[in-house]
Amino acid sequence: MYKYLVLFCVGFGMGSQLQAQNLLANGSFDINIDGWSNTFVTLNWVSDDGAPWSGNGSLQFGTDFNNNGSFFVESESIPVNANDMYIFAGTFKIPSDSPAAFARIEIHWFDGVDTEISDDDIWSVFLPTQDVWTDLSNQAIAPVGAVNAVYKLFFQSGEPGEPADPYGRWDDLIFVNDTIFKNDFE
Ligand SMILES: [Ca+2]
Ligand SMILES: [Ca+2]
Repeated sequence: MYKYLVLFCVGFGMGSQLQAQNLLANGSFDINIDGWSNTFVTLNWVSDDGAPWSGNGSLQFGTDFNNNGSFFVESESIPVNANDMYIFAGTFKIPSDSPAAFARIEIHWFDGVDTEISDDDIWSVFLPTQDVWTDLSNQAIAPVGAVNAVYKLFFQSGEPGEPADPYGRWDDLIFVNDTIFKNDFE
């Protein structure tokens, strides 16, 4: 796994001064997909799992048409501190019968009156290898005025006319305030 996740796991497992708490209440879908929503996609818990360090299951979602556009699910609002560094990461899989063309994570930052300030993201390669769990990770600084963040998971649908429905799966999502580096490595 990527270095941030390794550090996160070390901190989480040791319960030490590293204090890398996942700000997502349900990022590994051990039991259900509670906390994630979008009325414009079909989303389900499925018994297919990303990393072995968490419980079984992942979040699957998709649409019934291809327009070479993106579709997503989003988390509930997450309190954040302006100017703090955050690590965001996850693993995705596009099954071989899905024409989804890429995956990405977006973090949207909101101020105290729920107005969006900006967003940060991480994209997969175009047409990633199918049927394989693939990690994405990035980091971003919460902008001045940020009070909350919303974590969004995306897939891009296929070309118009493609007959198969686009869908994919996400698991082991992480959103942590980067106190690891502030406290122990800087
Ligand atoms: Ca899982
Ligand atoms: Ca797991």
